[in-house]
Amino acid sequence: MKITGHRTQILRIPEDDPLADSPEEEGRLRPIVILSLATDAGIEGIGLTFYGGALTGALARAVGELAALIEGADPLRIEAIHQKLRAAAGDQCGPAGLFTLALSAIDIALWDIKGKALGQPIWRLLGGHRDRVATYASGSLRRGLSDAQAARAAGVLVKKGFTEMKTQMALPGTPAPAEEVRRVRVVRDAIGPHIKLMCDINQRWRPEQAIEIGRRVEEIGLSWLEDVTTADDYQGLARVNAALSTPIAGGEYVWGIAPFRQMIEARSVDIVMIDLVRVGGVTQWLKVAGMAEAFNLPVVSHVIPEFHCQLIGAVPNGLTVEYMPWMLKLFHETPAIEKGQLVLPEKPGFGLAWDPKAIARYAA
Ligand code: SMN
Ligand code: MG
Repeated sequence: MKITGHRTQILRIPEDDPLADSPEEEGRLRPIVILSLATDAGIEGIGLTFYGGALTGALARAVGELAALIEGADPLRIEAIHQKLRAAAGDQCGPAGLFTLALSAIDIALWDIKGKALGQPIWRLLGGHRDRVATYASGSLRRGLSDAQAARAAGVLVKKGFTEMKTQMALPGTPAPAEEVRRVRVVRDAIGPHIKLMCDINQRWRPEQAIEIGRRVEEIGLSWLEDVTTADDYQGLARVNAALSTPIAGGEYVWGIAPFRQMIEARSVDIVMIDLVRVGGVTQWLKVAGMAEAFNLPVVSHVIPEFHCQLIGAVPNGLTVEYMPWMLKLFHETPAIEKGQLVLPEKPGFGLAWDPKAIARYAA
């Protein structure tokens, strides 16, 4: 089989909240780049990437330029393609940033082709550990909401059957630690003691703040505290991790596979979060999951649940999938949730097909 062509397009996706209708900022849009890779076998693979911000035009162009370099290549030889693209560009302008974001879109599309060529869904192709995965609602309980809004949204999520959900601390302004604690308690009280509750800090605290506030929220029972301080302050994270019994999660903000080695060796996190587009695609995601497994650590995903559910389902240490719904609207059909779990699709590849009406609606 050979790669015969590609198509890229920029879309602007609403960062809305269909789960509880509590968007942080009405009408906010996120630019993304979508990719279709064609083959001479008639199989088309789909991929996507984002985090380009104001450079999304450059990102789309990078995806297209890299895709053009692999025309004629065997799409099943994915490591050979990574090697070629690294030699052509990544070794000079990588290993992070636009190069890795663009590489990820291509890698995702290549795995989609491989799954389709072999007639298997990705989760089964890559290990097939489980056919349903835990998932948690994300995006509804943001730090910008009032207490009343957050409590209402949390109640809606519970009514919808979610058994896990994520909120945020590091509230706007510089609130006293007691304020942060009060807010998490508002959410906990709204959902009761049995729902799993995670909390994201998005790198907004100093390590000592994380220890102080983290100690105060231990009794509220959080499943994890995420990105409590600067993501590559591995030693600072390790201090926080050692001081708290609540698990510390992190990894969405680092690039490629090498930082995970530092993070895991330094005991910075108990839960390894892997972002498919910052890590370098499926090929690299799996390597980090294996690294984490060797250290007896679970892995969790970051955004795009419609892709990530397949990876969390594939590996033995996959813990839960972040159900962040922003991109779901681009596809005809996405994995169903039953009893709070995502049901992994049986269709080959990622089992996803662009909905042309949605693509036209969000075209930039
Ligand atoms: C997050 C970061 C970037 C985009 C969406 C969501 C957040 C999360 O850190 O973990 O959900
Ligand atoms: Mg996060």
